[in-house]
Amino acid sequence: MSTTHKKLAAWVEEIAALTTPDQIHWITGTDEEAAQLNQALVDSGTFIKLAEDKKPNSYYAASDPGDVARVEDRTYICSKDEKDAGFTNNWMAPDEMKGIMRDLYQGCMKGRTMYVIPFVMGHLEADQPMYGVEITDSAYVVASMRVMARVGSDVLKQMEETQADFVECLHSVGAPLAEGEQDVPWPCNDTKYIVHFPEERAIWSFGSGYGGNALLGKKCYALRIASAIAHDEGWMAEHMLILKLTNPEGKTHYIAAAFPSACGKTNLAMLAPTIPGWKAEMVGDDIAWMRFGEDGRLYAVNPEFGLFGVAPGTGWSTNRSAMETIEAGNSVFTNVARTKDGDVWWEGMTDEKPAELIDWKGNEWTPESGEKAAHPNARFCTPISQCPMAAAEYDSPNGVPISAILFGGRRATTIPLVAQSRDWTHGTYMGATLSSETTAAATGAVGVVRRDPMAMLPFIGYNAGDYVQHWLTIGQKGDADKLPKIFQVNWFRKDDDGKFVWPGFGENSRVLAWVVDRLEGKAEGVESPIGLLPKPEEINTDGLDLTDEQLATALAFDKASWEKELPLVEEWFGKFGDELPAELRAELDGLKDRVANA
Ligand code: GTP
Ligand code: SPV
Ligand code: MN
Repeated sequence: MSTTHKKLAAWVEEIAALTTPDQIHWITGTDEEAAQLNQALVDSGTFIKLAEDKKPNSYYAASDPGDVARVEDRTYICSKDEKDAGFTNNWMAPDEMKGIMRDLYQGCMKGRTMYVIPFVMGHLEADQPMYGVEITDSAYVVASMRVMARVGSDVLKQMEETQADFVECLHSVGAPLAEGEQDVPWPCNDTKYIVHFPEERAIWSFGSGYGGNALLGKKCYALRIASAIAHDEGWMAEHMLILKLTNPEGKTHYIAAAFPSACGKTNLAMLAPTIPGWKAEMVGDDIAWMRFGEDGRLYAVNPEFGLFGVAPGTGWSTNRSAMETIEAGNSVFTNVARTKDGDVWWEGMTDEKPAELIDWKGNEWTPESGEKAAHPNARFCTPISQCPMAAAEYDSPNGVPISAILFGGRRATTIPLVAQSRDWTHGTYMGATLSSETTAAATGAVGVVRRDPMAMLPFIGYNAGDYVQHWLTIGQKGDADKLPKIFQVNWFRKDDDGKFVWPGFGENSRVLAWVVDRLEGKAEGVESPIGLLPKPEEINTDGLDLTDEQLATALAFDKASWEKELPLVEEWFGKFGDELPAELRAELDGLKDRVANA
C-alpha cells in the first residue's frame, strides 16, 4: 500500500478486494500525471483534444445520453433512523443499502484501474482541514476532480502526519470489462445510486459519471455530508456563491447568494457591473462554508478549487469573465458542441450561430437542424485561478466576512426583483419558502415550480425541519448587528408577453448597489407586506433601456399573486409536520395578515 495512513490503507485494501480492479493508481496531482491520464482518455475515446491554439490543454467529452445530470430520484440519505433523513430525502436503512450496493460493487472495477484521489475541500492550511479520499474507476473523474478540488501528494502527506480522519468517497461507473472487451467512450450503468451515510461521513456512488453524481467532493461531500457535520458543529454548508463587491467610495462588502441549480450563481459570482465605479470579484460560485469568526461575524470559505459551470447561456456578452477563464485552457467540456476546427460552442456563446457543428450527440449540426447543439446542462470544468476577476481571497484559509445573503430563484410571477427581510428570522422564512422553476441540472421535468429551501432541496444531508431550525439557531447565536442582512431577489420575472422584465446579468449590479446602499444606510426603501422594497428612484437606471412601467413591474408587490402563493406555502409547511419551527409558522401567519390587509 502506498500510504502510511492506517485507516486509508485498510479502506483501499477492502475496496480493492470487493471491486477487483486490474491495478491501483494513487493520484499525486503532478502535471505529468495529468498529461498521462489525459492521453489515456484520448486513447480510450472518452476525450477529444481541442485545438491547442483555441483551447490549450483542454478536452471535450460527450456523456452517454442517459447520464447528463444529477439523478435526484436515485440519491439517498441513509441515516440510521429514517426520521433523520426527513421528508426531502430518499431513505433506506444503511445495512439494506450496503447489501444492495456491495452486490453491485462486487467485481465492478474488473478490467479497469482503481484511482485513489486524496483531496481537501477548502484550504490545506485551514484550522480544521476537511479531508476526503475518492476511490474511482473513472479517469474522467480524476481529470475533473483535479480541477475542482485541491488533490494529491501534499494532501496525503498531511493526512498521514496526523493520521487525520477523512470522508470516504467510493465511486464506480459500474461497467466492468471482460477479458479483451473494448471499452465505450462513456462507461456507466443504467442502475444508479448516489448514497450518503451521514453518521459515518461516507459516500457510495454507483453507475454515473456525471459531475454532481461522480465528483464526490462537490455536492455529495461539500453540501450533503458537510451540512450534516455543520449541523452537529454549529456552522453552515450552503449552496451559495460568494462575491466581493467594492463601491465607488472604495468600501468592500462580501455577499453570499443561494440560487437553485442553473439559476444564476456562476453568473452573479462573475458579475461585470454596468454602473460606473463598482468593482466585482469572485470568491466562489457554488458552495459556501460559513463559520462565526472571533469577531462574531459569519465568515465564508469557498471549499472548491474549480468551476463546474453551465455552458449554455455563457457568452461574451453575458459572462465575459467565464469566457476568459476557459480561453486560458486547462479545461474539460462535457456535452457541448464542437466546431470543425477543434473548438467548442454552445447556445448563447456568440450572437451568431456557427454554420456547422458537431452536436453533443456526435451528429452533424446546422442552424437549420432544429435541435440544440449543446445539451442544456452541458458544463465547463475550469480552474478558478484562471478567472481574471477572481479575488485573492478565494484561496484564503479563513474566508471572508459576509455582509448580506441573497435568496433567489426562477419565478415568472409573484417574487419581486428585490426585497429585504425585516430580520434574520424573516430572512430564514424567505429562504425556507424559496421556490424556483426546475432546470436541466437534474433529470426530470423542466420549468415546474417547486419549493427549494435555501436552494438546498437536493442537498440537505439530514432532516429539513432540523435544517431550517439550524438557520434559526445560527441567528440566535449571532449578534443581530453582525449577522448578514437577508434579501430575496428574482431576475426571472416575466411580463405579459412572456419576456424577462429585468435584463439581468451585468445589470444585476444595480440591484446589488441597492443592497449595499441598504447595508450602509443610504437607501430607505418602502415597507410592503413581503419585506422592504426599493423606492423606484433608489434603483440606478442610468443608461438602462427600461421604462418606468417596466421597472415598476419588476419591483411590484402584487397582492393577487401573493393570495395564490400563500396556500402553496401552507401546503409546503404542511410537509414539515410537527418539525416546522414555530417561528416560521408565526412568520407565515403574520404574512397572511399583512397580505389580506394590503
Ligand atoms: P449550477 O452550476 O447548476 O449550480 O448553476 P448556477 O446557479 O451557477 O447558474 P448559472 O450562473 O450557470 O446560470 C444558469 C443559466 O441561467 C445560464 O444559462 C445563464 O445564462 C442564465 N442566467 C444567469 N443569470 C441570469 C440573469 O440574470 N438573467 C437571465 N435571464 N438569465 C440568467
Ligand atoms: C448543480 O446542479 O447545482 C451543479 C452541478 O452545480 S453538479 O455539480 O452536477 O451538481
Ligand atoms: Mn450548483
